Amino acid sequence: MKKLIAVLVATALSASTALAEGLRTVTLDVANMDCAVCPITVRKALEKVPGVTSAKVDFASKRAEVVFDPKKASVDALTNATTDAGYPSHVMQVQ
Ligand SMILES: [Cu+2]
Repeated sequence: MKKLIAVLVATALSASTALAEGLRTVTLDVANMDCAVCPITVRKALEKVPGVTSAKVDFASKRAEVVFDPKKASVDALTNATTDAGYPSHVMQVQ
């Protein structure tokens, strides 16, 4: 029982930490990805944007999921970064 409570507290703490940090997750629809190397190029371009904490790019769905700090990065900075790398993207969803 004590262990369960500890897990619940830890979960609540990590959730409130993410909220306190105010991180955002954006899903981008990425064009022009035509081989398995493309998502790596897109991911590197996204990771170079200051404020991005993680970027996952899926070749099959042509989507990128990016976690960023809105105080340091903007959605426009993310779409510009992929566009500059040769892969225009647009926003599907912001959380
Ligand atoms: Cu490619």
